[in-house]
Amino acid sequence: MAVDYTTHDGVAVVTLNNPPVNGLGLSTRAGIVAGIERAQSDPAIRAIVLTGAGKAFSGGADITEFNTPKATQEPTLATVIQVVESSAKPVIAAIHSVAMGGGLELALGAHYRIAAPGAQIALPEVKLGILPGAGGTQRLPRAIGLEAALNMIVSGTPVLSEKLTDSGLFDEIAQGDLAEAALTFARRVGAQTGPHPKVRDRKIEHPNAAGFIQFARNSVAAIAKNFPAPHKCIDAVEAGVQNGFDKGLAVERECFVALVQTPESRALRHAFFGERAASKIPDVPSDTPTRDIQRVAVIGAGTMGGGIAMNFVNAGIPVTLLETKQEALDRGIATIRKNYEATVRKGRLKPEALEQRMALLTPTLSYDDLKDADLIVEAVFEELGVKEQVFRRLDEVAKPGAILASNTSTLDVDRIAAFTKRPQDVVGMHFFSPANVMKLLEVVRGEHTAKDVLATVMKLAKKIRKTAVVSGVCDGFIGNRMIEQYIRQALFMLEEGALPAQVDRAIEKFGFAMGPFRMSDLAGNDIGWAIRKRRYQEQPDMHYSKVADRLCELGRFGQKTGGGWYDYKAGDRTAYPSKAVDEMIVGYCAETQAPRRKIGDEEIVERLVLSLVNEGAKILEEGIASKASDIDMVYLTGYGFPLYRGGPMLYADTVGLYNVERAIRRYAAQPNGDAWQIAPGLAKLAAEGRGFNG
Ligand code: 3H9
Repeated sequence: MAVDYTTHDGVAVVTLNNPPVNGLGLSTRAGIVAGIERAQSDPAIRAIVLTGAGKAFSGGADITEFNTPKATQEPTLATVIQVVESSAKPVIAAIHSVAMGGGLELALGAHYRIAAPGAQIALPEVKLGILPGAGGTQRLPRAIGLEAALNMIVSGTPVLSEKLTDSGLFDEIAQGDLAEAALTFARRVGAQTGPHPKVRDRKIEHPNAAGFIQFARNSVAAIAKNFPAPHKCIDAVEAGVQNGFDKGLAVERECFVALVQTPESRALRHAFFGERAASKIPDVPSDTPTRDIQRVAVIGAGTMGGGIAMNFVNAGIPVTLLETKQEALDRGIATIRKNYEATVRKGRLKPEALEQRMALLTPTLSYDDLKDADLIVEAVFEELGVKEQVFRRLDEVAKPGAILASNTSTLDVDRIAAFTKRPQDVVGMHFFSPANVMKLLEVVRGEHTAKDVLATVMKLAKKIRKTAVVSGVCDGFIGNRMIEQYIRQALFMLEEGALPAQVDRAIEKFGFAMGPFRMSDLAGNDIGWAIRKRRYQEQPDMHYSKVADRLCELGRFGQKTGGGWYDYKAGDRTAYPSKAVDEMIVGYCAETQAPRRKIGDEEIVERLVLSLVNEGAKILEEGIASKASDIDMVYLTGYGFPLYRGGPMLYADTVGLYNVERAIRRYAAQPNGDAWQIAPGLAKLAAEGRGFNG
């Protein structure tokens, strides 16, 4: 039963009981209506308290029901709220922990609201690409005023209940026990004769509503570029301001129905569930015991090691930072301090917090100081021999049960684990640069990695606010293995007729944060060169364009050398198209007799994105990723794939795998077509008319 009904001396208590967050799915909605009606028909009942069991009042509409018949089946949320609002007996919403989206809208339909302090109050629908669709755009401005409401609606940001004490939303902030306070309040208002107040009857007072609405539109312009929801939120609020509650409600309804079907909303919901799904590992049950992580050590105080250390320190976990030379150690610590000072200057960190964080750092040159660490993250030079030395040493000094993690981005975690006598304690923790900023953490599961090690690292990732995605062992793991195919296509297209700026422009227009050539210039072209040199040895059959090698032979490693695919000016990160490079490319084609043709932007985008999709499908088939949404989370959080497209695998589903397969087969028949060996799993899904996400 999704709703409980109890009575307490003249008061009925209707309790939402639909774990984990009392989502307002069909059975919960029906249960609320049944509860209110039961209370109406019981003459002994004078008032009704509506509340939530467990960890929320309500997290809102059940998102999993969207675009299914259940979403529109009666009683809809609008009907439920109408039943609550038109109840002759007063309804008091007793709110604790979370009242979000439809949950807040339900509470706004009640005659009175009491909240416990610390409850998160929000209309976060915009973050799912929709707008509050059960009266929120109409009732919240009437409850707390136009400006505060519009800010909450277009940002989706939660506000703590106590911050809303004088806002007009709550009749009382309960200082003691919420249930007791709600019952006392209910008995009092239950003794009064009605009618009881309705938020819908309040007026929206604002000296210059039209001006503020225009201001709100201007403020959301940047985020609304690729998302239709923010403007629709404003449209609905504006309609209510100009034409009254009922007309506003009609506009809200119309906008909700349209938005819930947009690809942008689908993408945002996919990311919402994808983030949560990523933390679940199929054969590691959620109740797997975890190891206690009180102290962390990081080996290497370079850019990566320093950034990694900051993550733990930010979460209040003490870190011992180890380097081999005093000078490197001092430099690493100074860089961390500089980073924090910059945050203080931006007003995002208090000066005393800076000192508290620095105090959590213990620099050392001695491995003996690592013996108390519960987790040791290695971030040293990316070479197996160097890793071997570190891991052999760690095996000697680390305490039993300590987790030994490598930040390798390319090396075989199983080989690294084999340098120790405790491969079950070894795992990959692949942070992305800058490690204190980037959300993504690839957790690399070795053949022998213990389940409790994985469970511990996933839990810790949440604590340090990373999106952790598990990858099996393979060259490049999920992200870099896919990006290699993408770069390969980008280079082939240079050989076939495109130029770097055209390729970058096309994919950036598609929504990528940065095209492949600007990205390579930032990361350093020498890194890709080193990987290709290794490939030429290990996989001589794999065919690469050599045009990037030419660039590197000219010493054009990117921003750090003042030139790469583009030219750069000192102190300026702008990428200026380079005449010399363009001539080099055209000359290379003439020399190798590669015919050049005009390549359209559509082809550029298709080849780049489908190269990710095809490799992603292979990664799924091999079990390197356990689900398609994991791959999408890697690309959304680590590689600048446009959020509004939901990641490469969801994008492929949107295009349709039948169309994806046809395009891949078409490219396979063109020059450089050997790079397009279609993933059998993709072809199978296409034949079955299915997608990666069902
Ligand atoms: C809406 O209300 C539309 C209306 O305006 C109009 C309708 C007509 N539905 O985040 P957690 C699941 S739109 C379904 O790890 P926390 C979540 O997937 C809705 N499922 O917990 C996860 O499942 P699992 C507007 C939901 O304590 C589990 O609950 N509301 C929903 O860190 C635990 O989630 C929102 O956008 C849902 N609404 O945080 C609120 N919410 O265990 C979205 C959660 O299988 N939710 N789940 O992985 C949140 O922001 C957080 O979940 C919340 C709890 C703060 C509530």
